[in-house]
Amino acid sequence: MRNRAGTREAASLAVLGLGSNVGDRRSRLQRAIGDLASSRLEIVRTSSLYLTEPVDYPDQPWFLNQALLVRTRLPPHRLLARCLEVEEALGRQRRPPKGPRTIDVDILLYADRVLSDPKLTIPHPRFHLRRFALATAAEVAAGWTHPRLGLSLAGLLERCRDPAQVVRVE
Ligand code: PH2
Ligand code: MG
Ligand code: MG
Repeated sequence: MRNRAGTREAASLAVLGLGSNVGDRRSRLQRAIGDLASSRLEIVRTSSLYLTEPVDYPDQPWFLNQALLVRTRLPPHRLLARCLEVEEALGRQRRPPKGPRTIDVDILLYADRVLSDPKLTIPHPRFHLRRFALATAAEVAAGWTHPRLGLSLAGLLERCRDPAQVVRVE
């Protein structure tokens, strides 16, 4: 595939985190995976589903969380735009922040990239602190080194102090 400059775009591996805690959570996750897949985004591996206690905003239903290892030719901001499109197609409302959502699609890791601007921070700034994110991501990419912290996802999960419950359901 060629970009606007006519040069071939390399594919990169990325880890996406999915979460849903409204309505039919399982089918929303499945639809999000189907909608994300395209000629420019291949789903390489999907984690199990995890039933997870809400963090940050406790007064809401438990989530189903899942992580995806993907291979994509979309650069980070284009990938973010795809994630937001998929959220919108599945009826995501953006209020209240950190509150209940039909679907949330986050970029957790993108190759060995470290970047931060007002729209996007990679790696995701909090995922290394959250058991639900680490448990799902480590299932699809245990040996991936967090480029800011220099530790593998498996190592980060081992060190994680987040007491919120995370139950593998499938
Ligand atoms: N997402 C949040 C806030 N809290 N808690 C769980 N268990 N799972 C989530 O996906 C989640 C959350 C904001 O994105
Ligand atoms: Mg999120
Ligand atoms: Mg999000």
